[in-house]
Amino acid sequence: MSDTRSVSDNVSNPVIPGFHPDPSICRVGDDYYVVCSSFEYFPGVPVFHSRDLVHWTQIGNALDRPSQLRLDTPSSGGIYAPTLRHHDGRFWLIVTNVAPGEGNLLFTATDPAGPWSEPIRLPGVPGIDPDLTWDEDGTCWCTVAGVSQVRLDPYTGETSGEPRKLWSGTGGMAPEAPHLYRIGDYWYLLIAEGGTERGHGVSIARGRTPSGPFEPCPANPILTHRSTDHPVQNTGHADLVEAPDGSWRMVLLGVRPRGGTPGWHVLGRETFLAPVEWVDGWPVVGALTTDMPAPAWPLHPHSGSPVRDDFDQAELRPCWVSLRDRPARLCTTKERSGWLTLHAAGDSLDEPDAVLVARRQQHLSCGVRTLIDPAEGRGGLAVRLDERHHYEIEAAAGEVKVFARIGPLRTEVASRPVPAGPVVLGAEIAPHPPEDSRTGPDLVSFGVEEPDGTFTALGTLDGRYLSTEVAGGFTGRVIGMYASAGTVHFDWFDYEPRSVR
Ligand code: 6LW
Repeated sequence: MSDTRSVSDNVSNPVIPGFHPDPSICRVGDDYYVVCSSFEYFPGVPVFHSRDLVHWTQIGNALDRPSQLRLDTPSSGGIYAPTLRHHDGRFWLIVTNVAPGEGNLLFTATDPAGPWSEPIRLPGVPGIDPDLTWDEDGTCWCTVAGVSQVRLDPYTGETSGEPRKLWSGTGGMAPEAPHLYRIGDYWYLLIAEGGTERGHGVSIARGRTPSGPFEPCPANPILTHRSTDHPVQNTGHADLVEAPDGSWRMVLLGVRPRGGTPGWHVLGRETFLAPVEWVDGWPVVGALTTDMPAPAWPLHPHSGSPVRDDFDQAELRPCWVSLRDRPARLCTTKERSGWLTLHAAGDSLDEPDAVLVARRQQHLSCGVRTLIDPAEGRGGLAVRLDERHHYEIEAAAGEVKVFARIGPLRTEVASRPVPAGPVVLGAEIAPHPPEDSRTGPDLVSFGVEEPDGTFTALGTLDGRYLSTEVAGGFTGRVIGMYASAGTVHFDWFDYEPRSVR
């Protein structure tokens, strides 16, 4: 067996940090692929590849054109909970778009990096969190949250009969995220229950056919961190995969709350990996390893992006996302060679159509810099949780300002004159030491880089207001560049993980 096939349990979790929830995994030969939810961001459904389940590289976004992805939706609407499977020589991706008029959609590809097909619409499949599986006869079964199931022709999207209730879990709220697998002599129905907050957990049942009847595992929930002081909370929404050596793993979502009570998580729901053993025909989930050494990779391991993006490629790297759409007339690297050019559509980041190009914040501590030329407009560097919760530093000719938008309030926090011309804007994000129980999760500082390279902070803000516990919803922070008036150009963008003690 080659080195690349050995699967390490010495995991530094989360294996895909930052807002990457609802992971679904599949393996083809030696290659593993994971997809995640993406909500209001475009392109949607990030696709990751790994050979060892630990180091993941983003190889694309499955939904990268408006004909596949219509996001007429506020934050935390849009794309929920994909399932990725490989069957009959191709990859199948089924997902819910909760935007009006969309619903459940099915896509196929021969290469998971893309291109993915146009959507097959599934009007006969109700609800969220669709799963796909095929039985021995080749019949395709689609199972959704609730948990119910309908027979599906995946080539046409037609369903036969009404959805049938299968199992509603062990009594926790929101039985959801079903995945159905044939393993040995049984069909296993894995679900999440308890809600995607602190009560989250994973339960399983098994039956002799894909439609049941299902017998619950006596040890349910097979995974939960509810009512514990584990540093990873909200663990649930899992998917199982078998390694080439016959061992099993689970990918799942979890969050890392920080600060005083009740704890705030700012990176969204992240993807974790856990070992799984089979005992008496039931899966037993091992502990999540959470030691997180300081990042040592020169290349950013999870986005395939170097610390610096110079915008010297015709297409943006797959880690860059925008709000709802990204028309080339508003966002392009082709207008000024080696620069990213953004043309404002609205007049602030509050606008639903703000022109933003951002990446997930993937580390509890990080530093960001970008060189902006605001000569023809106004724009800056934003840390965003949703349209009502974001902080930014904005440059216009001769001046920079720091703003905070928290719910209905927007305030100018600081301002400073700067020489006309390009300016380096920066943000530093640092978590509070865990032992200080009075604080929020972290501090977010904005400032400018002086010509000698030193960073001058202009405003420092409590990070709790850009957390899910304050803002609500299903996403996490993104950090990026935006235009709020006219045209602004960005020469480069640096994202550098910092060590956390
Ligand atoms: C998703 C549901 C969930 O549809 O959150 O954690 C919802 N689980 O299964 C949105 O991600």
